[in-house]
Amino acid sequence: MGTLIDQALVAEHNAKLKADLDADYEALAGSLSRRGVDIETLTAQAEKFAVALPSWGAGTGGTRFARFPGKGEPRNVFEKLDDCAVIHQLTRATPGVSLHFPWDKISDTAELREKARSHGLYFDLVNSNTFQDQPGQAHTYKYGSLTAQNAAAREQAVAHNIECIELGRALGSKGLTVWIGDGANFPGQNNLRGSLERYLDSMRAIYAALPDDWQVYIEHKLFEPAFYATTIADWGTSFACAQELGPKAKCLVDLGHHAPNTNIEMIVARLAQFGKLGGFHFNDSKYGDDDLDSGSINPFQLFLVFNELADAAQREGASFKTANMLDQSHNVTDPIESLMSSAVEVQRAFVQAALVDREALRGFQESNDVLNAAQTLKKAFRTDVSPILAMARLRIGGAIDPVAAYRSAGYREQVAVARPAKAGASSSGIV
Ligand code: RM4
Ligand code: MN
Ligand code: MN
Repeated sequence: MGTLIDQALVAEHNAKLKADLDADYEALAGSLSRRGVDIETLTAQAEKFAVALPSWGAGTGGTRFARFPGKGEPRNVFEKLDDCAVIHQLTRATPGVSLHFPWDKISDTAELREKARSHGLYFDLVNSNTFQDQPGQAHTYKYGSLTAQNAAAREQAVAHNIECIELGRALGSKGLTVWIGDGANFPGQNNLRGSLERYLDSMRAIYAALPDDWQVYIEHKLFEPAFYATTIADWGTSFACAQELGPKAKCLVDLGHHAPNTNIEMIVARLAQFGKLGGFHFNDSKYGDDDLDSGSINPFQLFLVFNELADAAQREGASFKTANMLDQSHNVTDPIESLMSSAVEVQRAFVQAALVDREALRGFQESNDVLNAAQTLKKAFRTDVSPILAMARLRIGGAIDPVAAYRSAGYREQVAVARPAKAGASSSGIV
């Protein structure tokens, strides 16, 4: 196993659904045209949309209480790439894969790069991991990594990040995302200012190792594993550090890394305004860093984030770009199905935001017509753009209904045979 789904099966699936899709597409084209919107422009935009896959999302996730492994989980990075390739084959929206080291570390990067190329995939940002100790590691991260009091632990964490840059470079990646779990569980455990000073010192060494065409992305997170004071807890700290470090440092917004009810779209607007919005980890949450599927809890928030991105793109033109990835933990669903439907949800928010009548919105804002301003956003959000997404997929070789096509191809059953469960730990999922 380890190959894509037979394209003939995808074609067969599409043939069954094509007539209905044509009818739905035509009906939507008609109603959009009455609103002065050309459906073809939106479909062309949807075809170009991409969101990268987290390699660690291909395995079943879990919580600190338990993990319930699924069948046929990928046992190594090559098998993760196979699953990612299937997701991209059916959605045509996920050509990039974001790797996590050392979980995905291998000695032969050339072989891995070739495997990705043969699947039509490329490597997006790479992620370092200094929130766990690895077997045989000289210095523990129990009391911190880039901010540790122990200089040797700090140096080890810096060296790991530099190694990630080297691995990423060999794989064709163009950036490193740094998320650390560092912080304190008790008041007094750390000197709050001292921790951030050490963080900046460590990050300066990592920054200095960046190739010219690379960027480093600082990912903030409110809490967990540090439950009293996390060193990089919020976008303000992230922004200040990115400013300190220089132009190659940007901020990365993981949607789940905020307190409930935080106005994330405003954070997006602020970072974009000051040139520090680097990218996203998309997921959804109800309480904290739940890592639920994108758009499953609060699709309106996702739309509002994309609305800010559309606004920034309009202001700044072609130079405005963010690195977009999913970062989710699939504890009770088939990870391939969750990643496919999540990629589609993110793409949906992107298309809905493209539908916003920005001129009308500006007019309502200027005349203080609050109700109509709000309705302008709602009108775009309420539009069911599913036929656009399905048509975009069909035109570029994907499946009209990715999850249905995946199920009928029996991919999971086949990999369940080819990948018997391994005893012991798995690097799959987020635990
Ligand atoms: C963290 C954070 C990072 C991800 C790890 C696995 O909560 O979201 O982006 O690399 O989880
Ligand atoms: Mn993340
Ligand atoms: Mn997270």
